[in-house]
Amino acid sequence: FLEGKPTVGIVGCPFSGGQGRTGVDLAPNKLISAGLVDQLSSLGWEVHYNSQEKFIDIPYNPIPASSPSAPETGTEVVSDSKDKEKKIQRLPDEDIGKMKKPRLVSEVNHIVSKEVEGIAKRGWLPLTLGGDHSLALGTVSGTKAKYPDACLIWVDAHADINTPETTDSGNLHGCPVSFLLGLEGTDVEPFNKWLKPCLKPEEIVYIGLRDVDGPEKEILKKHGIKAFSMHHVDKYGIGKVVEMALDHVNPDRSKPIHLSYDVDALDPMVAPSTGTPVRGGLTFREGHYITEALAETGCLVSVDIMEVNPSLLDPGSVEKTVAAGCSLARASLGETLL
Ligand code: EXY
Ligand code: MN
Ligand code: MN
Ligand code: MN
Repeated sequence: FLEGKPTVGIVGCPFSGGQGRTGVDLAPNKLISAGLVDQLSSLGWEVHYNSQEKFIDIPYNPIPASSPSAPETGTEVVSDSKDKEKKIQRLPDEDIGKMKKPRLVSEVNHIVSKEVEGIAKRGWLPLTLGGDHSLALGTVSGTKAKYPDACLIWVDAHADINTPETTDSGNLHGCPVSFLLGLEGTDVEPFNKWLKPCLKPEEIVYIGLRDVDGPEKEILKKHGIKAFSMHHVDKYGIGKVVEMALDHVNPDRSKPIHLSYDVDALDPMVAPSTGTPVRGGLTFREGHYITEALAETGCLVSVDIMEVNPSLLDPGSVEKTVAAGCSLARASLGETLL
């Protein structure tokens, strides 16, 4: 599906507004500092890297706060990458219903969506580095704008399919899938200003689930959404699970694939520095096998690596998690073992 010389457009998204912990916004820089650009170049890809500085102009809460004392509202002075100072008027971003930071999450994702769409439309592969998983609102809608028949493989401990009505936490990183599907309760401002439902229930499949809220289970059942939990990984083995997942969303291996990978799908021993770790996850090899097998299909057109949080736990844990993020990206882009 890609055109010309294999080219990847890395979209760095320093964003944490879809959940409550700071630090996940540091991941894109960490992954890049760990050498990701050179690593992907070595695999034969032309690499373009673009960190989303435009986020800084969004008039809601600072993301990330330019200083710990940055005001939530009022005037803030921030410097861009060229150390040019800008004055930004910060507006309050009150909860809407249970949703936290709805305007911020919406505006950021609108930018991400256009960015991913633009990269995909050049025939390149967008590789989005989160940031928290609410960013999938932008990445998946952007991919779908170029490839309307793309299917979605969601690798995660969580289903991220709460609606604004079912969410307990109000954290929008637990909700992106419901918006993409256009489930009841998601046609709400400010998202409906730009985000149209773009995914059908039969176009998504999950791998790695082990912490799914009650209402999310009902949604999965009601819409017949296919999900392979850790129970299925134990029962069938990861090879069979990936095959069954592909048979469901992409039976002829003819459709473009968007991979949205939340590193908390991996066991916390493998990827400890993440905001919502759940024990009993994928081993290092199971986690990488998924990306290798998807790369092998030749159908991958868009990849997200989400929820690395370099501010959590000790330096050793951070290093492990960042290294796992990089190796998942490499394996998705076709790094072969032999
Ligand atoms: N289901 C819980 C919620 O909605 O708050 C937890 C969601 C965690 C989401 C992480 C990123 O995958
Ligand atoms: Mn997630
Ligand atoms: Mn998760
Ligand atoms: Mn839960």
